[in-house]
Amino acid sequence: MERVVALVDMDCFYVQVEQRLNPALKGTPCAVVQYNPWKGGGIIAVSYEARAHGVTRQMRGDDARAKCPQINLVRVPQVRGKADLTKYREGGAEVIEVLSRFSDCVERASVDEAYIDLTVEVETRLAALGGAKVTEASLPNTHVAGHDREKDGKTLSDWLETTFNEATLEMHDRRLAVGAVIAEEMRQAVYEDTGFRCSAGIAHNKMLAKLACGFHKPNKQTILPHSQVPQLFKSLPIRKIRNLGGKMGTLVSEHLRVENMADLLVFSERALQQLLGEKNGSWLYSVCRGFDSEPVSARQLPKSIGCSKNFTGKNCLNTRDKVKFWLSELAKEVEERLIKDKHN
Ligand code: TTP
Repeated sequence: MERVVALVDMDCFYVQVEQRLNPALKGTPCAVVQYNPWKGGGIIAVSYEARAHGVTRQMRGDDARAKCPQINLVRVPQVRGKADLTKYREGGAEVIEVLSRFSDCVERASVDEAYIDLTVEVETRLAALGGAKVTEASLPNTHVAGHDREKDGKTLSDWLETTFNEATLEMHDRRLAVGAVIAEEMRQAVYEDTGFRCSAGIAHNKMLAKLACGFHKPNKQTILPHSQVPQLFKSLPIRKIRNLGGKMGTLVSEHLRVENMADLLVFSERALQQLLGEKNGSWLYSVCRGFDSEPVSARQLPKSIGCSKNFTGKNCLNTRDKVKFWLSELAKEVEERLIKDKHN
């Protein structure tokens, strides 16, 4: 609970990339299709306006049009008979660049998602705050899990009040509040610099940050304090947790006859290890208690690949043939590295 981790996820990302290219699509029911002649191709991204009409991913283009006749369908471009995702990848890279201004530790998790370890920046800002409090004014698009006015009778403002009360000695929630202020700034910077809207989750680890991000979308962010985990996990299906959406989650649910995360609390670490092996068993034992030690690994694509060689003194390139030879050698090295990088 010493760390502060944010997960930023772009809203209906491929749609936003297309809307930026063609602003007439903004604010309209719109979807991106990977075209093939069968029923208008498969939908891979849906604007929130189209979702309101019941359009979902995986529908065929024709079915989407039947649900929402005014929908704008944009096709993914094709190059050499294959989907060309370059513009989406490049859009994602633009976002990573903006996020990297806020932390040295940014992990690009997918084309439109990144984890950011904000721990260092949070500590700096907490120190700068002195005794001052974080207020609602600096969290205009923020929710806190378990603090929904209608459902829980409590609000973000109540949470901030308790968190920054002088009698509150625990610093965990204060860290999250400051992390959320930084996340608001990051999301604003992403919007200003790229035109893209995104959502975020703020928590003490990657698993909780990812979970929280999905609670309020689009263009919103959610803090998930550790103290909310027990209540939340009582009714949270196991498949909703990162890494438990597939085979491992099904194995756990079926073998242990459990449905929700909190149902796992009765099992010993040994029992979970017997089912899943040592590593995954221990991981699940921690995760169902709201802990996840996986670090955010600063992993971003290099900005450029190049190679060079100094030709000093008697090694200077004094003939056309020498220049040609060395240019060719350096070019081969760059080629090899580019190919290797592509496969990494
Ligand atoms: P997601 O982040 O899963 O979804 P999204 O950004 O479209 O919508 P949301 O606001 O709910 O997060 O996926 C990111 C992009 O990846 C999406 O815009 C299109 C692409 N994608 C596919 O091409 N195929 C798929 O099966 C999925 C899940 C996504």
